[in-house]
This record gives sequence, structure tokens and C-alpha cells, in this order.
Amino acid sequence: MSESNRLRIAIQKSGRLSEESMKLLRSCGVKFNINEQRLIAHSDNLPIDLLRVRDDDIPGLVMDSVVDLGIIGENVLEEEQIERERLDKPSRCIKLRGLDFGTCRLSLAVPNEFSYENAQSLEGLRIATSYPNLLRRYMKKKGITYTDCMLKGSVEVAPRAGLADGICDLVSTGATLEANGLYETEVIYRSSACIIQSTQTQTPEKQALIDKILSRINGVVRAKE
Ligand code: PRT
Ligand code: ZN
Repeated sequence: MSESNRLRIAIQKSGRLSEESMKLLRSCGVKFNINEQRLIAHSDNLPIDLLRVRDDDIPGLVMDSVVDLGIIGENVLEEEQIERERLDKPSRCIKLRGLDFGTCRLSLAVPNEFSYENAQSLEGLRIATSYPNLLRRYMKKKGITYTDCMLKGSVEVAPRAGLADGICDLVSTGATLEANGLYETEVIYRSSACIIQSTQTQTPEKQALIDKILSRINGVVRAKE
């Protein structure tokens, strides 16, 4: 991507954070129209381009300075940060602030018939997850050895399908666990959406625009509290 004077903000293309991310930017006075076919949406009134991508790609795009800002779940950010630490790869980004949407928790859950006492009950078992790094960090802290079964989706059906003994997945209402005959045993990480910035040098103009957007976000979030 060529250098641009326009501020680039990555948001989730379609998913649980998309609507709220666009609403937040619009309430900060950023005007834009979305063309579903297009990856990029140009703002009409400010030098800002929105990149609409999969949420998992957002931390990397910010850390590699492909974009300046990103709106992402803390769970996805933290997972990528641990991965980069593991690979000795720099993660050049700072969290500017937490946001008031996308709230959920990453939890361990087991089938209803499983008699669970504490995290040690999972010793030697297989756990399905899309968050292998957050799970490893937690299990290491607890001194539990386990095998992971990496699944990008349908994690909640893994025990019933005989792929795993338990799962480590995102929960908000708990309805998905219940529908799949599982119950939550431990919360291992609490998450909400957040806005992150690349730490690579900004032009003064871009930094001034970031400061303006951030101060408007502070105002919008405070007004709702
Ligand atoms: O396509 P793309 O990769 O961009 O999207 P995705 O499918 O990976 O992500 P998406 O849109 O499902 O979630 C984006 C982000 O929203 C997550 O990374 C979290 O930060 C946040 N979030 C908040 C959630 C939930 N709540 C949530 N409930 N993400 C997922 N879920 C799923 C969960 O995985 C489970 O399948 O919802 C189900 C559980 O919900 P309850 O209400 O039944 O408990
Ligand atoms: Zn995703």
C-alpha cells in the first residue's frame, strides 16, 4: 500500500462489531457511505479511509502500520499480542481506549454430564478453542497440561462431535452453551471492543486528526454513561 496522507481506520466488515463501529465513527462526525462490494470506504468530509476487513486481521494491520487505527475486540488483540511475543515479532500498537460495546467473556465450558470441581479437572483433556494463546496462558498459570483442538468456528459443537472434552469460547448471554448441553466453569478473559493505534510515526496532521477523533469518542462515550 502506498503512503497516504489520509487516515486509515480498520473496522470489522460484517459481524458483531460492525454496526457499532460505524455508529461510533458517524457519531464522531465522520461521514461515509458503505458499498458492500468495496473493501475501502472514503469519508466525504474528512481525510479518512475506512478499511472493512475480518476482525482477526485488524490487530496485525495496525501493528504492521498498514492502517493507523483499528476497532477490535480486546480478546482478538490480546490473542495476537501473545502470538507475536511467542514469534518474537514486534507488536507496534497502543490501546487508545476501551469502548462500550462488544462485551463478552472467554470461558471454559464442559458438557452438562461432566463433573467439574476446578480447573484441575481438565488435566490431560482436549479443549477446543479459537483462542489457543489465551487458553495456553491461563492453563500455564494454573499448571494444567492439556491438548488443544484449534477450531475457527463451531467450537461449541466440538464435545458433542467427539472432537474435544471441553471448550474455551466467547460467551455473552450463555444461550449458545445451553443450547449445546454445555455449562460455563471458569472465565479466563473479559473483553470489550477497543480502539487501537499503530505506534509508527504519524505525520503531525494525521496525529492531530487522531487526537480530534479520540476526543470526540471520549465525549460520545461519556455522554452515554
Ligand atoms: O468474519 P469475522 O472474522 O470478522 O467475524 P467473527 O465471526 O470472527 O467474529 P464475530 O462477529 O462473531 O465477533 C466479533 C467480536 O465480537 C469478538 O471477537 C468479540 O470481541 C465480540 N463478541 C461479543 C462476541 C460475542 N460477544 C459473542 N457472543 N463474539 C462472538 N460471540 C459468539 C461466541 O463465539 C458464541 O458462538 O456468540 C456465541 C455466544 O453468544 P451467547 O450470547 O449465546 O453466549
Ligand atoms: Zn474473526
